[in-house]
Amino acid sequence: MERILSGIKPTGQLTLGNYIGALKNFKAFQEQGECFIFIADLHALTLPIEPETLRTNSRDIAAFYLAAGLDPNKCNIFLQSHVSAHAELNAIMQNYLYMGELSRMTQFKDKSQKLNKEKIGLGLFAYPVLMASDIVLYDATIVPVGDDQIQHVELTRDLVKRFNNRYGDILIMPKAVVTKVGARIMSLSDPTKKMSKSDPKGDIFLKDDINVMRKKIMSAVTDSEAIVKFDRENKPGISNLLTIYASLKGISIEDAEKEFEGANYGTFKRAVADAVIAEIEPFQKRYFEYLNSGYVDEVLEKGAKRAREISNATLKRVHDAVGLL
Ligand code: ATP
Ligand code: LTN
Repeated sequence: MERILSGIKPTGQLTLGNYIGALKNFKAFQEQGECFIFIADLHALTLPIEPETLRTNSRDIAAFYLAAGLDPNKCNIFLQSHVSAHAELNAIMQNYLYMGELSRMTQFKDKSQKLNKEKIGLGLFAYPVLMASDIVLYDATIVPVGDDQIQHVELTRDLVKRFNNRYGDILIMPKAVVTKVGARIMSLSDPTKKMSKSDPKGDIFLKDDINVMRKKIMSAVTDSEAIVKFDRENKPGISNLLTIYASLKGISIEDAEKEFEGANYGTFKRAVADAVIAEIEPFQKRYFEYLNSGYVDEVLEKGAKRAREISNATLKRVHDAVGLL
């Protein structure tokens, strides 16, 4: 049976990128095996964040998971910080990943570039060690992520190989699974940049008012060619809108292109806005219902209990393997 594991870090308001690249896809995995979908709150501390913001964002993500159709009876939803095995395994695994390979991680390079060199936290540098620990703790075979996280999953695979070569078959080899369409949604105001919650530029937030969403889509940056065609290089704005449309409609990019042959940009954008709103409006309603009920805490408690069972067993295996008494 497959074990599926993924997480989102509560660093900011979730965007349409998070929805299409991650949230929307989690539900289908529930039928493929046991799911562990968590809130990576320890990871959120790798960049400065206000305590109250972290608390709000964390509960938000739990409610978003439920609104996206995750069923606590099939899927364990929990907070990373509620399961101490994450930090404990991290302390061991940091000895098996090397500073050279960590310094080549694109996410580290991007995020550290924006900081004063003297003030880059060790946690930001060591981020992939904790992420690898998250993954191997649950013997995860499948890790659904957007394409920005593939490099971290590849590094986890290197770690598993290295560790097992040294100690025998202790860790399970994971595999990243990336959505075909929509693994990288770009900013609406600068379609050469990823839509990102910690660096918002023309982002659509999942909590945005529906009218604001429509406005943002109608004013998305495009080009002056007036042909709806997928061409990431020369038409990044239109390509991004086509990706959003195709992924929400569950169709291929080619079919989306055909649908808008001869259409002007206004008509096309209106159709994209309609598709986004048709999907997000009911999703928002469910989110608010969950957020305002005590159900979220109940779900998190139940999820953490099961997560502790599984992760402690792995931790014990690792302790025995490396010689900790
Ligand atoms: P941050 O801006 O804080 O780095 P983020 O918006 O990139 O955050 P994460 O918490 O890193 O979000 O990502 C959660 C999940 O959403 C990951 O699986 C990631 O690959 C996916 N994701 C994030 N942004 C996008 C995007 N623009 N398009 C598609 N998937 C995305
Ligand atoms: N690094 C991921 C969040 C994350 C994660 C994980 C995803 C932390 N641990 C384990 C999959 C598996 C991110 O920034 N999106």
